[in-house]
Order: sequence, then C-alpha cells, then structure tokens
Amino acid sequence: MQIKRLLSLAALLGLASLSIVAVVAQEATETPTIEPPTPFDCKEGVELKGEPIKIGIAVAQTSNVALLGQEQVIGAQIAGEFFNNCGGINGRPIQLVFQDTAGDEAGAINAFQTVIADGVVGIVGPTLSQQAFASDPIANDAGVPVMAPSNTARGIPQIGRYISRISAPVAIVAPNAVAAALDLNPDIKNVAVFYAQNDAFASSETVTFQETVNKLGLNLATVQTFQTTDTDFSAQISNALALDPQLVIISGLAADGGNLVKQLREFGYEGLIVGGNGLNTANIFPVCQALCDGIIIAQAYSYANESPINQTFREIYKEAQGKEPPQFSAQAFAAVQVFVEALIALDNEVGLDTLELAELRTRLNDTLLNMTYDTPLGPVGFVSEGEADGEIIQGQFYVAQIQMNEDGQTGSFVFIR
Ligand code: 1QQ
Repeated sequence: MQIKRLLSLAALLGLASLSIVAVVAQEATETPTIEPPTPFDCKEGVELKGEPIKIGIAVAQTSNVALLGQEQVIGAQIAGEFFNNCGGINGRPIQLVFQDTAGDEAGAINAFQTVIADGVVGIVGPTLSQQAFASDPIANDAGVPVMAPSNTARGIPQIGRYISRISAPVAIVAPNAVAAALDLNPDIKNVAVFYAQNDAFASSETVTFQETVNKLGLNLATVQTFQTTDTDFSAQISNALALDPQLVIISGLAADGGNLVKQLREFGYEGLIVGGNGLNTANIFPVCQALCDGIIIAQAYSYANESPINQTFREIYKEAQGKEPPQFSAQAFAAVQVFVEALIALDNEVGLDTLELAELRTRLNDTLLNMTYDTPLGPVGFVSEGEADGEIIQGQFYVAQIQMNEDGQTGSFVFIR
C-alpha cells in the first residue's frame, strides 16, 4: 500500500529530471567516461502477464556474513517490487529467486548451482569476494551473467566475460577514508594497519590502504593480521599500541571488525579509526555498541543523491526500515535495476520469447555491458571490452563517520565528505 503511494509520487516526479553528471572512472590510468544515462521510465499501472523472468539473488542470509547480506536482501526486495510496479519487463513480471549462500565458498557454489538450474537469466551475488572467486567461475562457465552487488576485491571482473560488478573496487573507494581521517586530524603520523588474512576482500583492501598511507607520506608503523573467525585481538592490539599510532585502519568483516574496534577502545586507544567496507553496516552497532562511535568508512553511495530514482528508493527504504538506506541495500537495488533495464532493452531489440535461455543469458550479458544506468548510486556504466570488462564506471564516492547515540545501541552514518 505504502509502496504504491510512493511509487505514484515517483511517477508524478516523472523520474525524469536527472542532470547530466560527468562520470570519471576507475583503477586504470586512463579515465573512461560514460554516456549520460536516460532516467528509468516507470510505467505504472501496467497489468503484468506471462511467465515471470527469474533473476537469482544469491547472498548471505545466514552466518556471520548475514550482517552484510541482510541489507542486500532488503535492497533486492525493494527493487523486485518497484520494478514490477513499474511494468516489469515490458509487461512481463520479474521474479527474484532468493537463495542463501551463507558465509563460505561452498554455500555460494551451492546457491549459484541451484539458481542456475532453476532457470534464472542472471545472478546478483554473492556477498563476499572470497565467495565470488569460488562461485563466479561456475556461472561464467555456464554462460550466466553475474552482477556482483558487493565484491570489491581486485580481480573480480577479470574472473570472466560474464562477471560484472555494481560495487566499485576498493582501489577507488578506500583511499577516500584515509583522506577524510587526515582532514579530521592533520597531525597523523603513525598508522597501524590491521587486516583479516583469510579473506580475499580484506587482503585486497589492505593493499590499497597501505599504498595510500605510503603515498600520503605517513608512517606505516605496523601491519597486524587476524582471521575473520577471531574474537580476541589483544596480542595484535598490544603490538600496535606500543608504536603510538594516531590512526588505525581495519580491513575485516562485520563481526570481527566490530570486535576489534571494541577491544582497541577498551585497551585505551583514543585516535581515529578507519574501517573498511566489511564494517560498512549498522549491524556492527550491537557488536561495538558505544565504542563504534567515530569509525570512518568510505562509501560508494549516499542517500542524499538527488536523482529521482534514489529519492524514491530512499523513501521506500525509510518507510519500511525507519532509517536512511545503507550502501549494501542501494547496491543490491542497483544490481537488479541493471538486469531489468538490460532485459527491457533486449526485449525491445529482439523479443525475449524468441530466445532460448542460453542465448538470452549471453545476449543479456552483452546488452548490459553496453548500456548506462541512472541508479541510486548515481550514473553508472561498465567497461565493455577487454580483461576488465564488467568493471563498474562510477563517478561519485563519499565518506561517512559513525555517530552513536547516548543509548550506546543505536546510531547513524553521518556523511563527512
Ligand atoms: C567484499 C566486500 C565485502 C566486505 C562486502 C560485504 O567488499 O567481499 O568484496
């Protein structure tokens, strides 16, 4: 009901007034630009008919990684309802097929195999890069397009032609957080870096953080390692605090990362803390509670983005969840959006029901790589050729700082850059 009302509002706004934003890119030495996307055209009131088109949503609904995956489920659910209310794929409904990957590689492989066998045209997932390196080759070999909603490690699009990501890589996003920390404390000299050695994302993100520290002329005083399954970080913390850091940078996941922050503060560390993408969720609040206060985290999404589609997404999210939407939900929404818009374009071009599933999947992959999209993340496109095909081209990044409320339980992400 409520979603309907908001969607009418969106229709009134026409979802049509996005200004042209220059988009610069990525990782590479040259800076690819994209054609400014056409705003999504919501066709409300269309009666949906025909066989649903299935899109797999294979993310972590259980395990520790669900602290991150739950936000993706919410973003995808909002997208499923939104795009069906906007006319589906030229009047055919989409059906999101949710399959829990849990937190490990085996879970991701199982979930991918299950949704592929179920006949999905593409997959949004998995949650972790660590899982993606195991499950994506299966989809790639089967010719099933994957849109990674949150895989930020180096090398994800390079897994294969069918693998793309909506989640900007750590190499682009993470340095912003260190720059923001220096704005807050220009006297930072010594930096202690911590990272989870058993996780592909954390091992990739720490390389970027360490390079950034060196480039900025700061002293990389120590690099401490841990496991995402660790709960006691006292040895590493003692080692690091002996070197008097003014900044601690953590690349881990939510539960371990939150615990590490908590223990750092309990050991008396008072300096700034930068958390990586694995700490980028309000679901760490129950872990570090009041001691989460002040963590600085780079963002590939801001709820303040004024584009109509973002403001519609934001309204729907806030109505359901009572707070501002987080990055992982926005990225999951945008991942579904890319499949929907590419399916509509392909249907307009050839008619989806003229294609066998295998050909549909291949044509969908080629189509999606060559379009641009006005998403809640801003205008995005993809590298469409070569080794890095499927890499996102996105222009807007931000930094937020966690502000905990007096109750020590609730808090928010306050944008500082
Ligand atoms: C990755 C990540 C995770 C921390 C996101 C949930 O960025 O695994 O690549």
